[in-house]
Amino acid sequence: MRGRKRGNIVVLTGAGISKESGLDTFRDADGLWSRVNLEDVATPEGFARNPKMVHDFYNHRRRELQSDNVRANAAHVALGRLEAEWPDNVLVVTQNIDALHEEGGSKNLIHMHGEMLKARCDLCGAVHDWTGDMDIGTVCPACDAAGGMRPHVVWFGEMPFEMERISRALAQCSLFVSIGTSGNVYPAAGFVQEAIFSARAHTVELNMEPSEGATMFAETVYGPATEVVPAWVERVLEEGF
Ligand code: BJW
Repeated sequence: MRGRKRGNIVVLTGAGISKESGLDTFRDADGLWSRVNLEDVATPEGFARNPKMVHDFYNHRRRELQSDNVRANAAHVALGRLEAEWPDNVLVVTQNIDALHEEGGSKNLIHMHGEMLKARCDLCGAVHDWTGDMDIGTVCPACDAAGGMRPHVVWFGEMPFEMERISRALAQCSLFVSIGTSGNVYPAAGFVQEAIFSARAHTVELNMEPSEGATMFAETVYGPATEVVPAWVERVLEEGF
């Protein structure tokens, strides 16, 4: 026995969990920010300056996400299993805009930085499922106006989604696990402290390498997500945490 076999779990994931599914991270040497300037493509100001460039960036990533070889990997599937088999609440809060947690079986899931397969109209606020390309002339299916459509994602300077629900879950969790995130971007990077101070939660980091906030975690395991996440889930289900 390792210990606790009950208690709510909050799992935070980042781009590293989808790396072995074929999607790029942001800040690794071969990551997206080594090829494009984040101020140009991931800020409202960049979108206002050059909407075509931003639409092209997301159109490319939306097509890539829907290609046959981008599939949920063993880490996504293990988190789906954890939610199905753990006796208490498991909430996955992902910073990722892909749909691989859904494919891996997670149901209690928050996309705090939005979803690639959704689009939003800035003119009427409607959110639509979206699988095709978008451009500045795209018409909103709800209000029929052109010029307001944008990817349903959270750029720098914008408020992430469902922050109140996330804070409530952090305040009520016994275990907080961070997977595949570099800990560079707030408010997600502050969740480990929130879980410690508001809930005295046990904290675990599973990542390829120590993140910015690695010293705050009680337990750390380093290696590829497809190896360390299934092994960790198996251990928690068997022995508790
Ligand atoms: C593997 C692996 C494998 C590799 N297996 N692991 C000064 C101080 C503090 C904060 C601020 C500040 N100035 C501005 C801010 C706020 C700002 C911020 O944090 N800036 C920092 C850069 C300083 N944040 C915001 O603006 C946010 N909004 C906000 O704060 O609103 C106000 C607010 C106030 C109070 C409460 C709440 C809110 C919005 C942030 C939006 C981020 N948007 C993006 C783009 C989303 C759409 C898209 O995908 O295009 O989100 S940026 C990008 O970074 C994306 C990611 O979700 C996010 C995090 O990246 P992630 O997932 O950590 O990826 P990487 O690449 O950084 O790391 C990957 C990790 O995986 C690495 O560690 C690898 O080692 C590892 N790895 N292969 C396991 N196989």
